[in-house]
Amino acid sequence: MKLTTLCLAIKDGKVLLAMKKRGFGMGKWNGCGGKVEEGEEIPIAAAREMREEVGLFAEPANISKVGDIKFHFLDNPGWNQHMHVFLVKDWQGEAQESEEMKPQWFDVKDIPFDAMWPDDKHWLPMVLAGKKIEGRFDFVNEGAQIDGYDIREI
Ligand code: 8OG
Repeated sequence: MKLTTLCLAIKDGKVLLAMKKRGFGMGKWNGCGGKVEEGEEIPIAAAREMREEVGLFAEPANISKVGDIKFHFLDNPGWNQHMHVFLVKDWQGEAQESEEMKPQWFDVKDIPFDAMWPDDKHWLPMVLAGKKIEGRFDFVNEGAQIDGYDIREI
């Protein structure tokens, strides 16, 4: 199963999301992240994606794992993935647009769930409230619809 990362930078009650401009998830707001490369440590991959996609530099020590979610695409198992979710509370640099992502800060009480992956509303509020979570989602209709899920606090 493909390994991926998702980084959520948080400061002063706001979270950094970015509009995905191309590829998987295009047109959706999301944290920064992507595939873990062969032999790469997962927190290092998370920091690399944040740097490449929005230009924020975070030390691995300032990246904390808060979520572990498996996505199963029942009609397209090649898309299945295991996503590691990280909160980032300290970094250097200012968020800036790249070829892949257009970043924007959102109040944690005003997250644009209607323009995000459909699973996010089920777990992101828990993570933003300081909880650690794990679970799985089963998707049908090429990821547009959730067929079943299980998310628990750990
Ligand atoms: O390398 P690529 O851009 O294809 O990586 C996909 C990114 O999108 C990666 O950060 C993981 C993330 N992602 C999914 N599915 C979902 C999802 O359902 N919810 C959220 N929040 N992120 C997802 O691939």
